Amino acid sequence: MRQKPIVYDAPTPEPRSTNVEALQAEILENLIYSVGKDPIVARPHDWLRATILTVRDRIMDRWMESSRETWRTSNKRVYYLSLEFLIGRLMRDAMSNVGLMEPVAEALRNLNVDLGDLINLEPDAALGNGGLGRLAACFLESMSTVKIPAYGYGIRYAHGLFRQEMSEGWQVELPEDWLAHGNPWEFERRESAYEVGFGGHVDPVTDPDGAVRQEWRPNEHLLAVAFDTPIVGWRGARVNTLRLWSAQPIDPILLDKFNSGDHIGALEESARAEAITRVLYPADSTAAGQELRLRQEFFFSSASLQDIVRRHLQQYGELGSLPDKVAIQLNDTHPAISVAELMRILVDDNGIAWAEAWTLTKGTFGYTNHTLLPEALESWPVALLERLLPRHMQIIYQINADILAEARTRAKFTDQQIASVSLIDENGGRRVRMGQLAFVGSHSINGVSALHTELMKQTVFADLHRLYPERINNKTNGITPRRWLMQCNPGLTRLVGERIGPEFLDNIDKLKLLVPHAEDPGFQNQFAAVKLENKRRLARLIKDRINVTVSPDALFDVQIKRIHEYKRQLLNIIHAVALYDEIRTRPDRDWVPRVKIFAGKAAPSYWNAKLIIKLINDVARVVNNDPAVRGLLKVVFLPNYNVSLAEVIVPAADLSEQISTAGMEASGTGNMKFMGNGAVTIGTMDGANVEMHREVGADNIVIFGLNAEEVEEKRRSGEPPRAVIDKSPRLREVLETIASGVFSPDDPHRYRDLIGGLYDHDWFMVARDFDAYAAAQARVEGIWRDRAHWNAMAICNTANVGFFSSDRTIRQYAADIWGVPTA
Ligand code: B1N
Repeated sequence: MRQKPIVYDAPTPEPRSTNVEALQAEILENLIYSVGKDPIVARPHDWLRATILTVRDRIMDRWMESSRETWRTSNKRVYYLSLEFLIGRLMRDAMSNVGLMEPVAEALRNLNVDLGDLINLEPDAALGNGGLGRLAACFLESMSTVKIPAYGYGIRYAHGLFRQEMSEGWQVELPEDWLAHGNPWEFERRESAYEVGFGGHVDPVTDPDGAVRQEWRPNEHLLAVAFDTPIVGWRGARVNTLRLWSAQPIDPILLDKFNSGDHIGALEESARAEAITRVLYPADSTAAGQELRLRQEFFFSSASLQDIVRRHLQQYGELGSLPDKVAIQLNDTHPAISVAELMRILVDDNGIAWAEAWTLTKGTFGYTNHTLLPEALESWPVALLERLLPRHMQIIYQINADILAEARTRAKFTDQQIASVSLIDENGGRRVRMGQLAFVGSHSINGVSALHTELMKQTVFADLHRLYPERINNKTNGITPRRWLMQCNPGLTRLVGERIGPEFLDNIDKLKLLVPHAEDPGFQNQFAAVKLENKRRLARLIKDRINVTVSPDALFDVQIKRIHEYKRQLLNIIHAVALYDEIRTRPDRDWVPRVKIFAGKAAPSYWNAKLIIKLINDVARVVNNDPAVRGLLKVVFLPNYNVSLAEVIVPAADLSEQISTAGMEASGTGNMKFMGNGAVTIGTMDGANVEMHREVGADNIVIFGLNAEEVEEKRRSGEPPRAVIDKSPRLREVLETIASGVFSPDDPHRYRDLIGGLYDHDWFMVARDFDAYAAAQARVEGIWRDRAHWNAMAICNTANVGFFSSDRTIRQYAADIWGVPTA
């Protein structure tokens, strides 16, 4: 199997120069020779392409060197399998990480081109929905930064997350087209193409030595073609590869059909194949039950595993060392079918005995769980798996038989416990539970915050945890401080550097050196001045995009994230209505001017989420145009939330809304971005907020509401929330105002059911937490009035964000799960 040795000492070209003249010359050269444009007629997109190519060239040497080193040293490789990578833009990230911001800006200036304009022209790679996909992107950058030989594997969706437009306050979804101008970052690798099969049947085959093995003969085949993007770490520490798969037909055209006149039928196979990687499923934290989704999951799992196994065999010539040389992390259950696929490759294709193959499989995989929401836990009908992946279904049955036998004999499980650890859910149509499959096939199962990991142990995986008590561990999420502090907030980065020196750039924990400066009035003023500048920029953006005027002196109160009932944008907008009522009834009170800023997409089929967007916009229209409000309250909904918009909003926030129903947000990562940028958090004891509270101290965060246990208790008690509403005149009045159609005169009943639901069940505890939330908001106003106090709190948030760097998170994965060294 081993291929001919690779020559490592091939001569390489000199690394490209990074001085301004060289950059300028090369941008021009790329414009002419690669883009094919005369500078006189070049359009902004042409300059962008020429600039990206020039920057990219300065990463190539390190890319090749990184991969050579891994071959040379036989170091263990880490593979991060994720159906989502929410990258955003790459150019500024790459330039900043290799120190090219200044010289490229100057080179372009000499060419009469503004770097800022080009940066804003680059489309976002929005190959993800929200936190889970963005986490994968932060992890890639951190894995390069801490010098782990790592690969991201995913899907090259032709269309990322839909573009959101507003039509009379309603969300409208439009197709996203990030590849419209081509993608200068990616390299198509036709030589790394793998066949992926579906359907067909399984045959027992007798080998010459008499052994019988199973062979899957799919009746449908397509090609997975690799597209590689370099991901460079901080200071160019290392360059890793993001490898995204694109589905293509094996025969681009069925000539027989074409020749017989069936011109459309001739393209059928092509359309069927390409459908698999056409578009990202737009549901966040919900399982998409369709067959196409399962095809996506298997398609990228199979291609990735074939690639991983091929690379391993090429270097080591055998598979017994797989767990020593390969760690595969499953980003949620979306790639969980990989467990069965690796077993098939080991047992059927490579003749490894079942028991040994199982040991290798478990040693190789780790699984990260990102949610406990029942609607997000993936399971596939047995009948569908049997039809699409018949051999994998057999393998799953066999794994299940082994696990259940172990549970009975070793752990003496009851029938009820057996049912709970079984890979097959027998309640109402038999289904394969992907969480259980990922769990049993992995040596490590981690949650994404301390609270979430505890709840995992107590709820969905309680019995599996009893059976395998050493497997569940916590890895609290993090964010990359490069993108989410240094790049998006250069003003703050400069100020911090002036105050405590540049060490924090390489060791984010050094931000703690700011703590002694939190009370320094001079520093407070500088800190506030940076914030004000960022708020002015956001105010201009708001004016440009939705033509609403906001004052940068007001408190910017921000909630940006996917729209979901558990995230409780409804609670926030109800509070806005309460403020509105009060400003009108008590006009002469000393009101704190406030701008409530919302942004986020709703899953296209999630009615209540879309209705909440409409409510925010309805309230905004009334409040923003009511002269009685005198600009003391503004409500803003910014359309088409994405990574790039977040990079402008986050640095401008005063108050960060992290108000999910306790026990429901696995971690949250937006919370960490605001913290680093000096916003104060108002939040519940949920997800990573709990650890933020620990890190920043109780005095520097505003916590309110029921905790996870109390939520659980309320739900168990079955006590209707109506009594709570009756006891809170303020809440009652607000709910009646909304339900009566004050904000929807064109359709007075629009919000009747949405609001009515709060009286009867209120699963998300909006009514029960309202008074506590309003009181917490009043505390926020009290602090805001004492601006020195506020500024000190804000500084302490930045100072204590170090723990939430994804470098820390990745180092913990490396040490505890993957067994690889880090820098
Ligand atoms: O993953 C993030 C967490 O910070 C968030 O709290 C969590 O909600 C998010 C199915 C999901 N969990 N599950 C998903 C996304 C897409 C999909 O199709 C589920 N996203 C999360 C990072 O840990």
